[in-house]
Formats: sequence, C-alpha cells, structure tokens
Amino acid sequence: MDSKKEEMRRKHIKLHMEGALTARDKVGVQDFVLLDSYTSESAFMDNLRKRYRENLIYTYIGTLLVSVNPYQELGIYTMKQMELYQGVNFFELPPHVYAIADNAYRMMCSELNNHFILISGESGAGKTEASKKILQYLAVTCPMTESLQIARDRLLLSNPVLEAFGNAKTLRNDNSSRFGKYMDIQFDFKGIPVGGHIISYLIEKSRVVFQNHGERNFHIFYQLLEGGEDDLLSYLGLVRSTQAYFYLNQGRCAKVTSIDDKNDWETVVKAFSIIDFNETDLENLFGIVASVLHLGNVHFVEDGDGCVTIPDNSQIRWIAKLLGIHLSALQEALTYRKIEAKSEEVLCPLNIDLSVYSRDAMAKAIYGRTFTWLVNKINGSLANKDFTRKTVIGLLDIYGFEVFDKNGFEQFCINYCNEKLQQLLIEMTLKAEQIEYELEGIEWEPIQYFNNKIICDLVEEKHKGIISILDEECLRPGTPTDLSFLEKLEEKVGKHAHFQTRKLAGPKAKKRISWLEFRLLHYAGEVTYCARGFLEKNNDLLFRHLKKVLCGSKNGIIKECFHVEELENRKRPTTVGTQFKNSVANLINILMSKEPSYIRCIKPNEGKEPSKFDDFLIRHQIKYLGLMEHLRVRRAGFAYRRKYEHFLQRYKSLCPDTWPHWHGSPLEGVEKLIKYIGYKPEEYKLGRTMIFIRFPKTLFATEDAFEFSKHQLVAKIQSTYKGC
Ligand code: AOV
Ligand code: MG
Repeated sequence: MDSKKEEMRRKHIKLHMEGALTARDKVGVQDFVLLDSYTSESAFMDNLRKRYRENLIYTYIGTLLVSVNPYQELGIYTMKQMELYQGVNFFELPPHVYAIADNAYRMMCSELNNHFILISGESGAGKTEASKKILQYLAVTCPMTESLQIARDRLLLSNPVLEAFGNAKTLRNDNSSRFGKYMDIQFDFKGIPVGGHIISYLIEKSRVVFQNHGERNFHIFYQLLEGGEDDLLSYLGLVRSTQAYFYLNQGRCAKVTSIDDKNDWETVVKAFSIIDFNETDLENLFGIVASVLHLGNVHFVEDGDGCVTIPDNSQIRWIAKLLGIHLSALQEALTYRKIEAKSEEVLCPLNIDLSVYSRDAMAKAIYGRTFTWLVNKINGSLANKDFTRKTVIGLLDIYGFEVFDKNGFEQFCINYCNEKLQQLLIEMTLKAEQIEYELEGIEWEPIQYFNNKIICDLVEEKHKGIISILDEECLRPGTPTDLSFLEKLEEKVGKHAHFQTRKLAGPKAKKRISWLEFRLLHYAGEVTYCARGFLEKNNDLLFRHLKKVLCGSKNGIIKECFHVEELENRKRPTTVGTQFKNSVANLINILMSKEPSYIRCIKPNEGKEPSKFDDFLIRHQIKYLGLMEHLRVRRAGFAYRRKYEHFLQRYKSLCPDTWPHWHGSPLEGVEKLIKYIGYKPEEYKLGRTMIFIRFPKTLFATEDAFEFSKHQLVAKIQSTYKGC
C-alpha cells in the first residue's frame, strides 16, 4: 500500500478509535455497564423501566442480553431489521436478540468453534419467542444454496410441530413449553446451515390425563378437533367437540382468545409435509392422538362381586382399531392384572382405582413415547450426512422456573433444571471470570454472589439428595407412600438450610406449610411442593400386561415405541427422577464444551398485559437472575478479552508493523498494534496470555476500524478525504 493511502487509512482508523461512532441512547443507557451508579438496584430498575416505556425491551450487560416481554407486537423483527443487524459489530446498534444471534454466528465462523445461546427466565418471560427469533434470523441471514433450502425449511418448521405436541396453555403462559428443548443448528465451513439435531427433555405427560382449572391439554388435541377435516375425524371416530372428551374438559377452558387452533392446525399439517412425514406416519400419529381421547372416555363400573367391567366398549373398539391391537386383550389389560406365579399366569381383577390408573398410565405412555418418536423422526429429517466438518450453534429453550398454588413432581423437576442452569451460568461467567483474572495476573476485587450449588446438591447428591431418597422409597419393600417419603426427607435432609416441612418449620414459618408438603428455598424463591403423587410419577409404572398388548400393536409408531425386549428385561427401569437428573447432567456437559451467549428474559407482569411494568415482580427477577452481580462483575472487570494470538490474528491488518506477518511473540505484536492504533492506558490491561479491554466502545472502535481496513474501501476513503 502506498504511503498516501496508508496515511488516509490511519486517519480513518484514528477517527474510529476516538469513539466518534459510539452513541449513547437518549432513552436510558443501552448497556447497564454504562450506568453511573452501577451498584444501585434502583438505578438498574429505572433504566429498565425507562426503556420499557419506550418499547425498548432489550438492554445489555456487556454481552449478556436482558429482555423484557412486551406482550405486544413491536415491529422489531422485520426483514429490514434482520438486514440491519447482519455482520454489524455487536455494540454498534441498539441491543437486540438478532445481535446476539449474529455475534454467535460470526464468532463461530471466524474461530470455527461451537457456541450455544442459553435463554433463561421464568414461565412466560419470552424464552420460546426469543429462540424462534434467533432461528428465523439465522435461517434468513446465513448464506444459502438451493439444495440446502429444504434443510433450512425443516429447521424452521420443526418448531410448530413440536409446539403442537409439547406446548399447552397454563395459568402462566398461553403457549407454555411443557418439555425442554436443546437444538443444535449445524453449519458447514462456509457458514451455511446444513442440518440440525434436537434433544428433548421430560415432557410433562401428566397433562395428558389431567389439567388444572384454567389450563389445557397439549395444543394438538384442540387443533385436530378444530381444524381436522370431517373425513379425518370420522376415520378416527372423533366428534368435533372438545367438551365430549374428559381429557380435554377438566380445565374448563378449551377456547383461548390468543390461540387460533384452526389456523395452527393448518400450519402443522403443512409443516408435516415438509418434514418428510408420509401418509402412513400421519395416519399412525393421529391414530394415537385420537386413541388418547378415546381412552379418557373409557369408564369402569364395579359389579356385585367387586369385579370391574367396561359397560360401553365403543371407545375401546376405536382404540383397538386405531392402534391395531386386539379388543379383548385391551379390555382384559385394563381391568385385570396378570401375575406370574411359578410357571403359571394368574389373572387378578383390578379395582376401579387401579383400572383408572392403568387407563391413564396407558394414555401417558403412548403420548410420551410418541413425542420421543416425533423428535427422533424430525431429527432423521434434519440430519445431513454429507457434511462431516460442522460447527454448531446450540439453542436452549427449556421450561422456566415455575411456582403455582399447587406444585407437584413436575414443578420439582422443572425448578431443579433451572437451578442447574443457574449453576452453569454462575460457573461459566462469574466464577470463570474471577478465576481468569487471577490466572492472568490482573488485579481483581472479589465479588460476593450467592452460589446455588448447595440447592443443586440438596436435590441431586448421590444417596443423600432428594431424588435418591425418592428412589430409595420407591424401591423399598412394604408399602411406601408419599407420606413415608416425606418422613424420610425430614429424617435425612431435615437439617438442610434450604429445606422445610410443616414439622420442621413449626408455627414460625412465614407461609403455612400443609400436611404432605415440603418447601425448597430455591435461588429464585421459595416453592412449596405437595408430595402427593411423587412416588407414582417417579415410578411411572405401566402394568406389564398392558405393555405386552402394546408390543403386539400394528400401528407403526407404537410398534417402534414398545419392544418385546422391554418385557424380557426384568431389571427395574430407571426412575423418572433419576433419568431426568442424568439427562440434565448430560445437557450441562454439552453446554460446558461450547462458547456461551446468554439471554435473560423477564416477565413484566402476571396479567400478560402490554406496557405494564410491575416493579415488585421485576425487582424479584432481577435479584434471582443475579443480574446485579453480573453487572458488578462486568463493571469491575473488563468488557472484553481475547488471547493475544487471536487478537493479533484478527486485527494485525490495522498496523503496518504487524501486517501481513508478525514474527515476534503475540504479546509484543499486540503491544505494537495497540500503540499504533492509540489505546489509552485506562482502556486495557495486558494479562499473561490475553488482552483485557475495559470498555465496549474501545472494542467497537477497533472492530469498526478493522472492518474498514478489511474491505480496503480505498475509493471511499479517497472521496471522503479528498484534498486532505
Ligand atoms: P416462555 O417460553 O418463557 O415461557 P414465551 O416465549 O412462550 O414464554 O412467551 C409468552 C408469550 O409472551 C408469547 O406467547 C407472546 O405472546 C409474548 N411474547 C414473548 N416474547 C415476545 C416478544 N419479543 N414480542 C412480543 N410478544 C412476546 V414457558 O415456555 O411457560 O417457561 O414453560
Ligand atoms: Mg417456552
């Protein structure tokens, strides 16, 4: 490059380095790091409130994105917005979920490593919406070839299908995720999305047979009844009325104003055709959905001898037809239990309660396993074997922390999972940050923060934790009950600071704990759980007799889901609690191996109302999400850090001494480079292996200068600096 051009380039770089392009938002600050009184919770709240009033729902803490659910369409997810955020430096534009997506994508492409975006927050805070926006952004903005368009469409359309089968209206959220979802979006070396893989976590099966007042079953049931064609419904033996089905009418709210089941049905059917489901798959799948509805309407009566019969077997007939099983075998399996005594099999009649139990167990089992089948089938269609060298961006959208008036085994699992994710965040950010400063020899003032490991241990510790105690009680000979489980808890973890029961807390407890309840003091607040149903749900027992009938099914999906080997295996199946614990541990391992980005979602009010900023509710979330601690760490420390070799590799073109090759040590190269581009001493620190940059604006300026230099916009510079 000749000297004149070099001189102009230098001038332009200098302009950037002086931060001329960094604008502070007029309405609040767009990064909490820029708050003057950054330790004050009130200042934090004021900033968030100010922005929310202006419909600015996103704010950064460094690279972490805080999002407040607007409960209204804001017109900020248009194509134009997507274009705006594409390839732009992270801090250059107002905070947005697109910036997080774009940043993860660009880092993945430039460093060829794997990333994940962890989206957390309580139920209804906007996690699923955020994850959908990210997926859409990547699908729209990433480079694409014609042959790979189908992969992109399938990635996008897996969402409506999984939501239909895995989401439901709860009291907290009209579209609440009732399963956890981790999705890898896979990219080839050119950054083209080529495929994906989904892992699902513990679908809330109990919802299939029971819903609280004001809640619904999974969306698919209502969609099918509202949107399914007459022919399809009559093939399935269904009538077009949600009121006709016991499994749909317990919550008394089949119609929800914010949900258009008919329209959603059409979307789902279209999605199925793109994701490679053939007619037989759909016939089998809807056969199962309909069978669940029929099952709910199977009633039992007890005759004079105490024997249970099914007075009207029209429902059973439909189930037998749709699942391809023998009518009499099904009838027998729902009303008798087969007991194997020596080499003989003895039929033992069930009472009404046990018959209802086995009916519900069957409905839950076929729905739950069909959901797993669905995820596997979608994975089959997302898989792309042609690409061996792939990098991924993982998206985690898992059920948020939940507190209802009555909390059961499901809330216990969901909240435990959130506890683990909080732990991961602490491990990966706060702690890692401190350790890194220490290792790098950078001065650091330790920040006090609440480490929730103690609660994770209380739940998961081998032999001592609540899940182990529950398993032990489930396995114990004799007649273990939910009450005996609670007594065991009192005996074994009664002294734990985060555990209480009525007996232990006594009259001093702030909020009353009833009989059969225990309370955990979670990082996010207190939750009182009712132990009723814990044993049954943890065992998740499907009578062997019924399993055998299902193993003989001619319905292709049921056949795949129930194997004869399962009957032959006499080992006790792993309990639900332990399975969940293991899958959460697996998830944490998956995440730990990737580079993180975080989105923390906040729910602004309990009424799902637009523009309502409930101070009390939000303050509570800020507290338990650890946002103040995060901010303190960010501010006390540095906004950005990078290994010397990476920093030099990226920015070496900014300095003639380091470009095109630098032969000295990376540290010396970085020293030369930052001297050349004019970093001030207060802007950075040099550690053992990394450079630490204190302010986002310094980084932004460097990035900008780099972009400028990369594109070598000589013509533009010449016109800009004509005559200088
Ligand atoms: P969640 O995923 O965090 O809850 P959702 O993402 O389903 O919560 O959000 C709940 C509802 O809030 C959505 O159905 C939208 O109506 C609204 N909403 C959320 N984010 C936005 C946004 N960015 N713009 C407009 N409306 C939004 V749960 O799945 O219950 O934990 O288990
Ligand atoms: Mg969700």
